Amino acid sequence: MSEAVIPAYTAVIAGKQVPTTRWIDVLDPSNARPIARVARCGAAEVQSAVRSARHTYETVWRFTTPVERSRICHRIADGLRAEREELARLETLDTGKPLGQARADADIAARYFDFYANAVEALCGDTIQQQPGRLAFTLREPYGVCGHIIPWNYPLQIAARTVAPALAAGNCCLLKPAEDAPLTSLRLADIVEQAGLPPGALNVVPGLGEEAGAALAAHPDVDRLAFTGSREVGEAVMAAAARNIVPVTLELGGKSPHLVLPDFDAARAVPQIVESITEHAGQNCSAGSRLLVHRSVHDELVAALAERFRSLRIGPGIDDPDLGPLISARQRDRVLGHLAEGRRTTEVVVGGGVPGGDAYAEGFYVEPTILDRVTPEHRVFNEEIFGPVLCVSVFDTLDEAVALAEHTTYGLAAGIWTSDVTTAHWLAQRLRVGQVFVNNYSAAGGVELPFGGYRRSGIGVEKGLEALREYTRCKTVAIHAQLSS
Ligand code: TXE
Repeated sequence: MSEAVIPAYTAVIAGKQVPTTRWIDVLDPSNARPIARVARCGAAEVQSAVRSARHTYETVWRFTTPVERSRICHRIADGLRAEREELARLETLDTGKPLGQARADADIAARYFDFYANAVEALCGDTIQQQPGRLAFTLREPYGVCGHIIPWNYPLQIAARTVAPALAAGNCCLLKPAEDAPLTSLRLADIVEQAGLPPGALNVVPGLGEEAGAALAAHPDVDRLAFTGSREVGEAVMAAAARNIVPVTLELGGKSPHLVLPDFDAARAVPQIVESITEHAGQNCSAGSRLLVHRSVHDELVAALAERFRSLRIGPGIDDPDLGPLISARQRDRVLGHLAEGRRTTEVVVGGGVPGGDAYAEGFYVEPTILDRVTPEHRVFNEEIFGPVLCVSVFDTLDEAVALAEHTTYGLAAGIWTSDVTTAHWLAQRLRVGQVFVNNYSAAGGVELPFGGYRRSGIGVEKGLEALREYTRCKTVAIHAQLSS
């Protein structure tokens, strides 16, 4: 029997597809079958992509006006919207996520390009009052060539989140998608070309992390790096950036808590707590993966959550269930390792393993799970599981709640559920996290909301106006402005 022909995607450098003989198979996580193959690029392709980005920057892109860049970014947004259904389908097949979530990702990706298209026209430096006869001001200049290494959980959204502000600010980019989900990044290369972005302004180089990724992070002609992924690789990328003395944005995940206080009608928090840990099967850096609940509302809240968890539909993303599979056998096994430990040391309220039935046999599925009586001594309390697993702990006092929240080394997000405005403000200031949500948990929502981690969750800020500034550097100009010196 002949094998079905699957599409092949190559690197896109200087606007051209680059022939290759080395390939990586891309699997559909719902059945582990290959759906495409992508080029396995290495140092040579990274070198030529950096050269192409540098050339375009020096000869074209740095001489464009903000208005010109804005028009192109708006056209990219239009292109993303025009391809919405195809991008969503591709993202679903590649990542396993439910189709509705992939559609939302495509919409958000378009929003990033529109947002930075608008924002760049308002970007300006400062004038500085220094002394009579001296005029001083700052210029916001692009860095030049930016390297972007992105993960597999929200490939299209994160590609747009990191590349849109960089391009709008006047940089040229090299995007390295994750080997597990590279397809929409490669489609983005077509869309930007059709939108009129000059060849070489966005180069997409797929490949393995330790090959293409490491070569990009270490390249001496890259002026700025942005990385989203694991803490271990983040450290390596930062070390490489240090050797070249270039800035790096790191977004490294979290162990974000919900704090549910006794004054709040806990039932009202249920839908968003469930969504925050089951969206894309919990493979979300800002997943609300811990529930810290006051003892007086614990039983009622956990019972309501368990009921919801039991009703969740699991299946292939293309059928738009509530939860799809995890990205890979490796991630599933990692999550199952945590669940094995959870079964030994905590109380399993619902889930705890692999869903039964033939429909789930081939894919990388894990049951949505609630682990109760979890304490800081447990590994599942501290480590990012990156699956649909909610860990529940109780507290009696606000100080205890804060101590539990801060016990992990992460500091990405927190959800606070309270009716007391003073408590809400106090906690929002007190918690060492990059984002606080009070009586909601919109961690991924809103392209205009700055997003970054405290502590080991990362450094630097993505999204919002902050990110546009981060993709520019500040140059000071001081002019002697007196006729007689
Ligand atoms: O991430 P990696 P993995 C966390 C989550 C997950 C764990 C492992 O806890 O369980 O990380 O996931 C590239 N030099 N997050 O192993 O390896 C790689 O090719 C340069 C949180 O998949 O960090 C991919 O493009 N690059 C997270 C990217 O790094 C390298 C999202 C991320 O992969 C490299 C994903 C190297 N030496 C995982 N090695 C979040 N913050 O949202 C790999 N890469």
